[in-house]
Amino acid sequence: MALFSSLTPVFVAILCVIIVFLFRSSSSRKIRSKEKSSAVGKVRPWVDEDLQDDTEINSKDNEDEDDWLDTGEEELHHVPYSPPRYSAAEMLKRSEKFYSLMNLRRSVRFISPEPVPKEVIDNVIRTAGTAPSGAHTEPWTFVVVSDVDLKHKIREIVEEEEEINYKQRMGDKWVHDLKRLRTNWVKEYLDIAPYLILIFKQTYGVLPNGKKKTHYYNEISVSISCGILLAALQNVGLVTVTTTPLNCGPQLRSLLQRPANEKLLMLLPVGYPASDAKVPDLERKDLNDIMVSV
Ligand code: IYR
Repeated sequence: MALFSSLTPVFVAILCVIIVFLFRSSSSRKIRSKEKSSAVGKVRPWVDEDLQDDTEINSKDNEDEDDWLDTGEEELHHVPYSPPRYSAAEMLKRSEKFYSLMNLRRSVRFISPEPVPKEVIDNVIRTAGTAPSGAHTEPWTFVVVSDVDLKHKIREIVEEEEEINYKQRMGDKWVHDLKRLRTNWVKEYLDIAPYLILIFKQTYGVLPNGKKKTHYYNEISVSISCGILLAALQNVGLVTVTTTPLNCGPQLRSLLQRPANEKLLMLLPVGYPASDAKVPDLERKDLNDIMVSV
């Protein structure tokens, strides 16, 4: 008993050391994660909050390994591949022609209400769906909106947030840098364009059996498909402006009833250019300024 009571202060001291250690390591973890998220916020303020943390598969999603499907063991047949091959002269001609076409592409904010055949939209989205993707997961959803009321609701959401973006979130420098492009938060094209295409990246897949599937490099995969979509639109003479409405993602996702694994990456109003459309008289960098040959 005497021994026990003489040891009690030792136990208490050890207990205190353990408690202090546990407390300190948990609070430093919290500070580190806070620092990390605010650093992300500081470095890329133009990235929608909804997009900032989900290019990686976050630990919460990974918690239960059994929720995830391992597709690595599925057998996949490999087949011969022989696409058309052109002569050097033909290649040169085709490359010049394609460049001339793409060099006419401009971001157009004045879009005609004139109807566009839906089959054309179907085909440009088929084309976007030919993009390469991480482990061929095809992590994209293209929501095509033509309904007048829905387009108007989208406009209301976007304009409300964009007004706050321009007046508060973007800051003086950003607003100043955009001044010469004459952009602002009023976006008539969201009502007027016959189609709005909202492109969502699927941060993971959900299979019919409820298992989740890892969508590797989902953001870059969907970005590539957006580039191909822009080229496909240019190819048929339609115009758009690439918009990434800051902080509208969650509201637009719920308006369009998209699931939680989908995050809005881009919103494209699509149509013919308005007859009085104007674009800023911009120039493109020369080849020498964008290419380094070694
Ligand atoms: N998203 C806003 C602001 C904007 C930002 C950039 I960077 C642009 O190149 C153009 C606009 C808007 O669409 O008005």
